[in-house]
Amino acid sequence: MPVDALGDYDPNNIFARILRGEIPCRRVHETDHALAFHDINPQAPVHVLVIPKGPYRSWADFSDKASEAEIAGFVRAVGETAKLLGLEAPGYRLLANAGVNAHQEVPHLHVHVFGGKALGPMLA
Ligand code: IU
Repeated sequence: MPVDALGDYDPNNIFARILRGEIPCRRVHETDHALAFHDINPQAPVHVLVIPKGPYRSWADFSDKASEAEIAGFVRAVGETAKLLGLEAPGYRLLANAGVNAHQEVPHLHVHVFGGKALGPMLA
C-alpha cells in the first residue's frame, strides 16, 4: 500500500529496521550517512536502493531537516553506488517516489538505482 509522505517518521518502518540491523539486507555500499542495498523485489537486472541513515520520510522532509553533511553524504553515496555497481559506463536510472500519488510504499526516503539493461524511455 502506498504511504502518505506527511506526518511523523515511523521508527519501525522496514528501512529503519534494516538500518538498525534487525532485518538483513544485501549491502552494496555504506557510508556515515547512507546505506545502499539490493531491492528485495528487483524490477531490473540491477535494482538497488540508497537510503539516508537519518529519519526522513521524503525529499521535502530531508531538505527541511537534514544537515549539509547529511545531504552531501547521501547524494554522494548515490553516485558512488552507481559507480560501484559498474553502471557509470552503460548508464542507469534514478527514481524516488514520494507520497501516495507516486506509490511510495516505505516511509523512509530512498532512491532506486536501476540498471543492467537498456531501460527505454522514462515512464510518467
Ligand atoms: P517505493 O518507492 O516506496 O514504492 O519502493 C519501496 C521498495 O522497497 C520496493 O521496490 C520494494 O521491493 C523494496 N523493499 C525491499 O527492498 N525490502 C523490503 O523488505 C520491503 C520493500 I517491505
